[in-house]
Amino acid sequence: MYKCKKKKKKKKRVASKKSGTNRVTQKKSFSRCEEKLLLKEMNCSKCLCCLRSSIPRGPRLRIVLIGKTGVGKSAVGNTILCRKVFESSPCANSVTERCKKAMVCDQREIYVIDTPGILDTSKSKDLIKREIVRCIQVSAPGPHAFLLVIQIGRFTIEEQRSVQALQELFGEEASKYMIVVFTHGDALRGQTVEDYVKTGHAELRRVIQSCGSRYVVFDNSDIKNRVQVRRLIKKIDEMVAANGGECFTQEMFIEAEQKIQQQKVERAVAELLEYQFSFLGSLDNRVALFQQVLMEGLHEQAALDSDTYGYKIN
Ligand SMILES: Nc1nc2c(ncn2[C@@H]2O[C@H](COP(=O)(O)OP(=O)(O)O)[C@@H](O)[C@H]2O)c(=O)[nH]1
Ligand SMILES: [Mg+2]
Repeated sequence: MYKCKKKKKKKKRVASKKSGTNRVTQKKSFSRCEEKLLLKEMNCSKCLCCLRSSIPRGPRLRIVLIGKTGVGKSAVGNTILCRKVFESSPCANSVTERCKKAMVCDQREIYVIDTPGILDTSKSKDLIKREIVRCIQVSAPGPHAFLLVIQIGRFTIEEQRSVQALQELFGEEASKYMIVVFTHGDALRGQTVEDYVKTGHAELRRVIQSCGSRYVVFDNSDIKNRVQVRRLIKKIDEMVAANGGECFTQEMFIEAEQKIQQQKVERAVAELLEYQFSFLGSLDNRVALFQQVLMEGLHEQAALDSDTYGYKIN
């Protein structure tokens, strides 16, 4: 992959020389040391452009994006894919009504699964259940990473309970596969994400802690910035290694995988078929519990507000 890119980039370099820009001005995201190390790791002699576009080599990954509507899940998906596949828009209600899957164009097989805002307490139980079933099917036999997407400067009460709620849905083990992804990194305006976390809401630190203290920041306004993607994939690789090299799995994912494999059609088609899973009844209860945990946060906050301000929020 790197060789063929070199040719294209050589043309670009000639063009950039003509237009007065050069490689020195292009490389501001890397320290010299970091650059040398990465180039060595990639067995590439000089090509900085290869370096910028690279994703660490490794096995197949399935990544699931989870979060409230409007936090930037689809935008994160597009940044990872380096192309606009998922519809991302400032209009909160219009997009990602159905769980969708796409593959990164790279020598490494990486699938990104975008979900509707399953952390939205305003969504009906049936809709959430339908999308969770679809998410299980398209990420079977299990995701390597759940990315819990949170927007910088907008941390809600439902999000405070999100890890606990997701554990009700998928089991306690799920938190070992979670990474917090902050979006709107551009809004940090020079502040580091570490400082933002340190000086931010104590509940936010609790969420991060329950995700094994794993977090990264994305600036999706800069979709071509591969450094942030590289950092995320590295973090996922480290997490997968710590989890014994395996993806997350659980009986619902195992059953989905079995059903998909039994079909005599292409996998991509089989993943979207409707099945009568044996877990549908118990999933009903899990979704109810999931939504209850998210709602408890809201009720607690309302009680606190009524104590502090002497009024009640219904
Ligand atoms: N400036 C900026 N805008 C972002 C960023 N991430 C997402 N957005 C914007 O936030 C809005 C909602 O994003 P979207 O991906 O649709 O959110 P989703 O509902 O969680 O999928 C869109 O207008 C995005 O362009 C970011 O990192 N920086
Ligand atoms: Mg979306």
